[in-house]
Amino acid sequence: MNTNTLMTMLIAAAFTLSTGHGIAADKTVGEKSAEIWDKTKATTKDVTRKVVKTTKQAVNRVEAAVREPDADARKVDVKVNDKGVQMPKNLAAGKTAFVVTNTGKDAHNFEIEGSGIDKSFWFALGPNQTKTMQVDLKPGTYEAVCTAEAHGGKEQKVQIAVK
Ligand SMILES: [Cu+2]
Repeated sequence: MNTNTLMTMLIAAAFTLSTGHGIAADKTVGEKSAEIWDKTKATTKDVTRKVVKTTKQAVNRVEAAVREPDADARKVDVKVNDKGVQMPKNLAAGKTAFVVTNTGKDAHNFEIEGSGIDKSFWFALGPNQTKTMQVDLKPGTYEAVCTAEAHGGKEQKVQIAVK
């Protein structure tokens, strides 16, 4: 998911939430309105859960870049450039530090998605820039991709097996 999609979701969720509150504030006495109130409460609760989830994802992204990975994290070198993502296709489960370097001439990013994990850097990497992302990999199949918007059809997805 890119930044624009995330922002649109946040705004949409916040709008729905405030609308829900508006209906709740207008409630009048009587059984019928009590029914409406209950429904509104349920809807507001759902939306609140959605907002919390979205915010958590945003926090994930902000935290995705670490200055120094943990000492016990296994380091994996990743290159991102115009050809996409270049990295090992088989990895061991456990604490992993992806050391991502942009070897291209444009901005690139790195996203790893699978087994309940979906992380990317909040800001794309500029040419020659290196950023580190620490992820606790569980066994399963993952997909690594560059999410830079100016990429067009050049994105190359890499399937990664974690055992
Ligand atoms: Cu790219």
